[in-house]
Amino acid sequence: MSRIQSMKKYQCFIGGCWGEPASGDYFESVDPFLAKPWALIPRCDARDVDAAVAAARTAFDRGEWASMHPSRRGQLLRRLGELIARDADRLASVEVQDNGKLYAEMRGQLGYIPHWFDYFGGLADKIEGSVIPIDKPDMFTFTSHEPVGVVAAITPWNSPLLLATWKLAPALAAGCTIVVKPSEFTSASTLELMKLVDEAGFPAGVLNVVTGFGPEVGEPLTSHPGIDKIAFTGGEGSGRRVAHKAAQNFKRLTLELGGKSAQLVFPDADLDNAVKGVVSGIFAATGQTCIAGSRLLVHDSIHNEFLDKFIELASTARMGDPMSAETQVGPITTQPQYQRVLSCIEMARAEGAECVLGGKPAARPECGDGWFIEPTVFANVSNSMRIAQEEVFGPVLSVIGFREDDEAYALANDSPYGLAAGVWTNDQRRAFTAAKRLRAGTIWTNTYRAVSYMAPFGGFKNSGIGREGGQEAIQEYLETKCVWMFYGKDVSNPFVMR
Ligand code: TXE
Repeated sequence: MSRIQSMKKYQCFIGGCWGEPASGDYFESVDPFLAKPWALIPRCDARDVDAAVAAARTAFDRGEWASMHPSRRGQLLRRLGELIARDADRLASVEVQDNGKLYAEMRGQLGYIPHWFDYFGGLADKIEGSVIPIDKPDMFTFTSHEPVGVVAAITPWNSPLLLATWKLAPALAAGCTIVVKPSEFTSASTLELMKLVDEAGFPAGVLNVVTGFGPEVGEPLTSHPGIDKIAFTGGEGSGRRVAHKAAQNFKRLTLELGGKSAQLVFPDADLDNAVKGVVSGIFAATGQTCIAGSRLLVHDSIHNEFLDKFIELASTARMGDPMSAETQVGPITTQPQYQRVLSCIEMARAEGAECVLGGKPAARPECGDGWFIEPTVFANVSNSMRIAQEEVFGPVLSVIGFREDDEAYALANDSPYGLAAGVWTNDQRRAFTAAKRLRAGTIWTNTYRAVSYMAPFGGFKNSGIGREGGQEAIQEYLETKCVWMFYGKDVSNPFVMR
């Protein structure tokens, strides 16, 4: 796959129209492998947010979308999925250029993303209420589920299209309208997606995109009175600010805020499989995933053998151009994140953790000028160290030993986060016990990093609020209405509650 060579200039998408931002300003998006700008992104501000919310509000309150039958909504979603499948190569290349993710991984994701639109398209006309056999005479009582309204979907830079899809598919299926704010580091793929939204035939205003920075676009959006619900994926700090804004007028809120997920390796595990699973958990996508298995808890009896095998495999990771099919570990997506990962590595050293692999920028010829960091492993980590408590969001693994199962569960749960955990064992009783004892939204046993449109995904504790994926996800975009219909003759004593 080739790179776009000349600078590409994008427009924002508001009310079904492509246009300049109100400011007339643009900012550069940088290719993380070349460390060079490749695209210009509109620098939106509160004026564009106002326009986008107004367009989404109008589309929600009246017009074609508001009166569209849910079966037709479902067809539109499925059509969008088909168009994404048709354009998967192009969308994958854009994402790789903007984000540095491996083309091989992105092409796989783009092949899978249509399933979200298919699945939620199928759910659009199966949003059913219920009749309540109410305990009052002459009364018919039923519930209906209605779209929550206008949604602000705020997405991060690590998996822009996938994480936007996790919000857009259920929100559209529910009948909401949406203003999307992609990360300022990776806006291009979301704007490309809007071309397909347009082509699929969604009415104007159903989907809108405002690009730009957190304070200039994110804050006006999250504090806008025209927004009913915020769906946010990002860091804990920004998530907290978003939650404060949402609280001002009690906007509905889902948050996915990352984690410090533990991989527990028990002595009875198939060690070769476990090594692969732990490598995939921390070095796939260069560790820049919310589900990164960044804490390895390994039983003392197999600690050294496991670590030797792990280092042997991790050392073979091929770094380089993410467009190349050979590459296994790509660059860090943003320069600030590159600096942050390096500073976390220094922090771990200063805390006394022992660096047994990597621990520095990758100075390999195939990495060019890109923001590469060697796959890094720290041994002799204590769970109370900051390197074991804070999310690094990069290719850095902390190794912690344990002796008893209870100790392993306690260590795994001793974290402010609770997004995911991996358990490696051949003992079923242990697998079930671990699944019960671990306080996290996803538990993988003898596998890691599996996600599906059918499965709920989200976090305990500081990892977030609410679930994306599966049938639960659509509930996050619905309000329940309870309707009471009296069919008796005479209204009873008005001074007494019925
Ligand atoms: O993310 P931000 P950053 C973690 C990871 C990383 C850290 C910081 O540990 O090192 O977060 O990353 C928008 N109101 N994750 O700073 O700021 C922002 O413009 C409204 C974990 O790049 O959280 C972008 O669109 N919006 C995570 C989005 O929030 C605001 C994925 C996410 O960016 C805003 C990414 C505001 N006040 C980083 N401030 C995961 N859960 O997977 C920023 N934004």
